[in-house]
Amino acid sequence: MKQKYMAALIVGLTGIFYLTLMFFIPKTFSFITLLTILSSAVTLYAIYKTIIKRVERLNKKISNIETKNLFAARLKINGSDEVANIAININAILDKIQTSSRELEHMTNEVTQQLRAKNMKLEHEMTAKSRKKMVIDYEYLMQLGRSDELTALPNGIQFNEILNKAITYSKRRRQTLAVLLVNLDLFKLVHDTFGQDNCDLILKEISKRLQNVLRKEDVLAKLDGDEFIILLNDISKPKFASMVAEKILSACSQLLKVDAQEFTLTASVGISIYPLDGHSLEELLENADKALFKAKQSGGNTYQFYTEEVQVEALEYIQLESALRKAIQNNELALYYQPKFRVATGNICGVEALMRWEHPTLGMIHPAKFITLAEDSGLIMQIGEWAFNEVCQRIKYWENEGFEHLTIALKLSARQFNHPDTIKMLMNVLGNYEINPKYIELEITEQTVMQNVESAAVILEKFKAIGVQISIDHFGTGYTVISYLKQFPLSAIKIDKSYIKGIPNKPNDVAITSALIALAHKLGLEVVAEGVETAEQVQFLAGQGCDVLQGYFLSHPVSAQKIVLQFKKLQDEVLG
Ligand code: G
Ligand code: MN
Repeated sequence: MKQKYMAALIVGLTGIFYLTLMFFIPKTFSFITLLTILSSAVTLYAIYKTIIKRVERLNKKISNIETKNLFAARLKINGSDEVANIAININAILDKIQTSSRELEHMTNEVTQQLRAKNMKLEHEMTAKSRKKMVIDYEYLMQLGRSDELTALPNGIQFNEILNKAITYSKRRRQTLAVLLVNLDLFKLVHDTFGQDNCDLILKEISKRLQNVLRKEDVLAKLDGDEFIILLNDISKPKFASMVAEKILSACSQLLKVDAQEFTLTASVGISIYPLDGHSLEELLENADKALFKAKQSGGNTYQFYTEEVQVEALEYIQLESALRKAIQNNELALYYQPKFRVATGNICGVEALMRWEHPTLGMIHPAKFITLAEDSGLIMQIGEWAFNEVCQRIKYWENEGFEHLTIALKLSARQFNHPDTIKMLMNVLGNYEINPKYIELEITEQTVMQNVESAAVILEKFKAIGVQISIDHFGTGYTVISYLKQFPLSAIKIDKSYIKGIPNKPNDVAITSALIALAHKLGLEVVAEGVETAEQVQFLAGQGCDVLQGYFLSHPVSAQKIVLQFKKLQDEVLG
């Protein structure tokens, strides 16, 4: 290309030279000269054309780059002529465009993504909100037809649904339930005296009071007018419903205040029991209504069971409750002590304190007869405190008499175990006597502990922190969660006497007892066998490595006075 330019340039310059010569010396003009001039002109034209083409190609490349946005296709023009300079400048501009284009693209992507995320979040929030609103609206609509407007309690429709389900459930589980129909006495008179608005306030107040006497698992509903209905789920005996009925009557008859006027109301309660008084919702409601009618007939302010025998039992039960209330004040309760023997030494290692009630006319009453009553009525907290005081006092006394190192085991009932005040009570009483808490062993039944293992673990740790020992009573009768058993701060388990009874004749009892002993030992716990009544049982249990024995064969529970006399005698004789 360069040579072509050079040749054209020489030819061109020669042409120009002859042209000048011809201009100044006309003689020199000839045909050859003319040819030379012509060829020079052609050459100059060719050079001109070549430059134009290059510029055109350059333009085309630039427009290609622009249209396709292919920044990679760069101008490759070398040299230092003007065209090359233009190309360098263009390249520099393209560089800038490329960088800012990338930045722009990056930013656009980022903003798009942010917007998309925001959009999705908004969409999600909106659907969640509308869904929630729809649920609330639906529930509200459903609730509207199923609850009482005045008290917001379930109405009859909802109560019937619940009762039907409860009947099905109780049938499967063979449980007993009670339906209590509550009607206020002479409410028409109250209405005529105080008017509708005041009546509404009274009914609201009564509904609150009723709610307060019920457990969480019971159901209270409001029927038409001045009628309420209650479902008691899973009561162990029909007569136990009387305790709730008593509380209802007492709650209704508390002082009411309307327009600064004080007055009292009474109520009547009709009770029907599943399955005793009916297997269906209709039968139960009808019979509760019949019982209510009877209660009204006998003057109101009373409750009536549909079945007369339950009524009789319930009255006895309630009488027993008021007698038990007095028993604490009248010193009719006493602790008896049954010794426990260590197999390895043959010595008494401690006693179990067992509660007895010496009723002035009924004679000795076994705890099985009054502990449920005490739990139902709440008296158990008072009785429990009394018993713990007795135990601490006894330990102190025996220490002074030279019988130190004897532990006393005391049962805690389920309600006591779960009551938040119990731990305070134990600490208070222990503070009053200067005794080592390790001589006190609290017995909690397996059933109580396993009802709610998480909360039981917390409570047991609190007991442990006081320094008392803990054992599991009636072991083997409930559903033990072995993993928890390992975590509980226990010192012993007591194998239930129902298993010991079968030793040595019932293979199942024999197998279970030896397995329980092995399990407890694996967990590092001491084993106590309860209800040991025969020499064969002693032999078998000793052979299996059982640590401690308790039962009639060794000693019956005896009074505090007698046990001191027996300590020495028993230590010498029993187990030889
Ligand atoms: O299982 P619990 O700890 O609740 O048992 C205590 C009751 O068992 C006490 O009332 C006591 O009188 C009774 N008892 C104690 N030893 C024996 C025994 O050897 N056989 C039977 N059947 N009962 C016993
Ligand atoms: Mn026991």
